[in-house]
Amino acid sequence: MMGPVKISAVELRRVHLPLVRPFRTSFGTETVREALVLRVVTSDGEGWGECGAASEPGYSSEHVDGAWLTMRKFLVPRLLDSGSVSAAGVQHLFAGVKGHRMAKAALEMAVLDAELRSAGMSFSEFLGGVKEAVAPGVSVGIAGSVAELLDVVAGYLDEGYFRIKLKIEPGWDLEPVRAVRERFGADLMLQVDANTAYGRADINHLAKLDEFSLLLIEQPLDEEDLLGHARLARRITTPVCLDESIVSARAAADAISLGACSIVNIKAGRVGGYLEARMVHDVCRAHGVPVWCGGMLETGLGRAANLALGALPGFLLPGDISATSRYYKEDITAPFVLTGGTIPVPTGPGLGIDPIQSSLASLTTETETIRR
Ligand code: SMG
Ligand code: MG
Repeated sequence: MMGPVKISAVELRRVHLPLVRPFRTSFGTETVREALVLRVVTSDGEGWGECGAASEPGYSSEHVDGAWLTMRKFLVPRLLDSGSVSAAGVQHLFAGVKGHRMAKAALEMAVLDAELRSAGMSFSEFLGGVKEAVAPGVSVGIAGSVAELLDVVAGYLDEGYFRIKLKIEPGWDLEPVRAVRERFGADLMLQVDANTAYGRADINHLAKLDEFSLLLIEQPLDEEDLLGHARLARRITTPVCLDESIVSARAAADAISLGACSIVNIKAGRVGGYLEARMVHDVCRAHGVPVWCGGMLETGLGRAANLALGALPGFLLPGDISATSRYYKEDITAPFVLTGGTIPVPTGPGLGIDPIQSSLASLTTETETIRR
């Protein structure tokens, strides 16, 4: 049986994971994933969480230093003072703190992990997963040249990824998309992600992507521009998918009702946790809107939880869930690998995976323990 846990300490940890190749998006280039992972120590054992925030506030307003401070100063004290808490009650405890969804999500994830580990239930079982494995997709950064991009994509297809997402920005859109489509053929599942790099004035330009039969175009316009996305969606045939704009189940319902998207990328951090992520899934499913699992270059901890989320029935498209080797040479957990073309969903209690203590120690650059 699941039940509330009593938290005695929260250990924050900054880890530095060098990427196997730089990842360039419309808002910047990352060469190292700096991640904030945390451990809650409870009366019934421990639980692990991971924050989706990056070093810099380029994807969203959150970033590692800000999340750390928010946890230390506002969120962790609320958890420690609560007596006992269950994952379902964490957001209520945090209600007096606006925003900071990624920070809140990380703590909720750790509490949920602790509760599930002590109850012997997996994340997937708890969330309502129906798949034993998920189809891997890969997100391909902006390259130095089209030739280089084609080599990178060819490599991923050889490894067994069967959906390719190309990062685009003004000046890197029609040409690379055409080249990939021509080289790898009409059957390749291909989509693009602009991370808000375009404006309403670009709608006619974006319509030129229609000839490439893309699965979707992800977040072309500003995160707050739902109306612009609705206008775009009426003007183009490529389905519009939202990422940054969807910060809650309510935002998903609104965007769908407005006609701003017909597909949704779900990231637990962006919406404030795995429980809200499940609600986004439920809202989309009720509207017949397919969803897929986004990625924030997670360590094995976040990857385990994303695999569980991706096992829900509304996840009808391959997500940005790739094998560990696509990101890191060394991770803080054992690597996730492609087995028979898919990645198995962990089945053990909680996340179903533990940090490797020696890797965690050597990749950690800072820790802070907050006690009652
Ligand atoms: O985890 O494979 C991954 C990264 C997927 O492209 C990806 N994420 O906007 O969807 C997105 C980006 C956000 C992170 S960019 C550093
Ligand atoms: Mg995106």
